[in-house]
Amino acid sequence: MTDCIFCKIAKGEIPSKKLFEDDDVIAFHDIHPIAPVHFLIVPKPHVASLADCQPEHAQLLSKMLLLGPKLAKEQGLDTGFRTMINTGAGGGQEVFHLHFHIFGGSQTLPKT
Ligand code: D5M
Repeated sequence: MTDCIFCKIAKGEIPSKKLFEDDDVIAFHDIHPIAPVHFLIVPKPHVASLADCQPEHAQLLSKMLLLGPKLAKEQGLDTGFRTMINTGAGGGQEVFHLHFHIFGGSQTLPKT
């Protein structure tokens, strides 16, 4: 997608504070962190949201999920972290390219 900010980050066209990258996925720090550590895990192919995922995305989704704990540990989130996937305008999604938020490092995360 030409006008998608996360597609541009995935292609290296705009900078990010990158934590991880391979052929399928990129992870980078959120530009507006809501916790001491807050990063995003983003698939390189453009998928607008979790609601747009199809069975063929299963492998990509599982790769993204499994990357969360690994990167969280590398970021020092030893006691745990929160994973959030905003889906659609009604779910608070603002960037319409699928992403998992991973955040933590604060003693004050609200209970959901
Ligand atoms: O959250 C979208 C998230 O994406 C929000 O927390 C800010 C973040 N964001 C937006 N642009 C950038 C860039 N350029 N770098 C890093 N992070 C960014 P949502 O789940 O869609 O509400």
